Formats: sequence, structure tokens, C-alpha cells
Amino acid sequence: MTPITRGFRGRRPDVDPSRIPPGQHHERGFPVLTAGPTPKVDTATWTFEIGGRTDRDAIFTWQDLMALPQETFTVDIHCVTTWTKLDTGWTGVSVDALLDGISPRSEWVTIRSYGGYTTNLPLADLTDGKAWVVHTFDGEPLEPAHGGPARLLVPHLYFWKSAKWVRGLTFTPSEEPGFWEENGYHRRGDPWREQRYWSD
Ligand SMILES: Nc1nc2c(c(=O)[nH]1)N[C@H]1C(S)=C(S)[C@@H](COP(=O)(O)O)O[C@H]1N2
Ligand SMILES: [Mo]
Repeated sequence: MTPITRGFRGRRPDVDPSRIPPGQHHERGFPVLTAGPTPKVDTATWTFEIGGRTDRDAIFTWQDLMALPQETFTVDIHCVTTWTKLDTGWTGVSVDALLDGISPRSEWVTIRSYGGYTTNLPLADLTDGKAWVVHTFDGEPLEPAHGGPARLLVPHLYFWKSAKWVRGLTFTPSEEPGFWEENGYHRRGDPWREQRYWSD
């Protein structure tokens, strides 16, 4: 028998495995996952509206968004279809900055997109530096297929919570499941707890 030698050609993990949540694998590309067609969204007419159960409504134009404090940061993203992409670079405005001066009267939020997609979250998953409306990916304007001109980014939860072509937040009187939450996905979607489906 030929002795087995561990040579320098041996396979080594190319990433720190502790950064990959359970049941996920490392993906170098950036897959596009959309239920339906890519809507055409123009920054000239883009608005972002905050409303529902609040003390007042707010509406931001693209110029308003750009005038708010911009944050550039690097995070890992985790799609429920099992891919994890490490070290993605984004620029955008925190949800904290968008909510500045608004007093929510409910802790339940529906995130709405151009094209009709919705997802929902408790307010606590959107605040304290956990979520952004981003318009730039790795230094370039966000491509339409990935949600450009602007998408929500909630990197600590599975990527279906990161609504592409985002157009606003609505505070609802109680929890209202969004598109995937109505179709079998978990209410919250923490990748480190593998909260994929209703039964998890
Ligand atoms: N508006 C909208 N946002 C969406 C989706 C969608 O179908 N429509 N799909 C979600 C899902 S399931 C995932 S995994 C990510 C995919 O984002 P990507 O296409 O940039 O990889 O977007 C999320 N946001
Ligand atoms: Mo997804």
C-alpha cells in the first residue's frame, strides 16, 4: 500500500469555518434570488416612506437619503438557500438615522418594496446599528438585480429579510407576516440558530 502523505497540495479550508453558520456553505459569487421580475426603479422618482403606527409619517427623496449620514461597512450575508458570502462591502444610511425624530407606536414593522415584495421584523431587529438602506455595493452603485437603487440590509438575519428595491417601513398594530413568512419561512430567521422554516 502506498502511504498517504499530506502534501502542500492538500485541501485546506479557504475560510475560517467559525464564520459559516450551521447548514451553510461558503459562496464566492453573488447569486441573484428574486421572486418575480426586477422592477424598474428610478432615483428621480424614488421615495422611502415611514408610516403606520407612529406619531408622524416621514417621506424621503433620493436627495434626502444622500443628505443623511452615510456609513460604509463590511459584513457577511447568509441566504436561507444555504450560501454564505463573506466580507461584503456596503454604503448606506442606518435605519436609526431614518427613524430619527419619529416615535413608533408599535414594535412590528412591515418592510415594503417596489414590485410588491414584503417582509416583516420586530423593530428591535432594525435598530441600534443592525440594519441599513444601502445603495452601494463594493464601491459601485447597487445593481438593479441586487435591489438597486436601494435595498434594505439586515445582515444578522437570513437574506430574505434584506428587501430589495425597498420603498418604506410600515408600523403595524401586530405582527403581519411578509411574503416568505407567509410561505413557510421562519418569523425571525437567525442563521446562527438555523431558523429557516416555520417548524424551526
Ligand atoms: N423585493 C425583493 N426583495 C428580496 C427578494 C425578492 O424576491 N424581492 N428576495 C429575498 C431573498 S429570498 C434573498 S435570498 C435576497 C437575495 O438577494 P440577492 O438577489 O441580492 O442575492 O433578497 C431578498 N430580498
Ligand atoms: Mo433567499
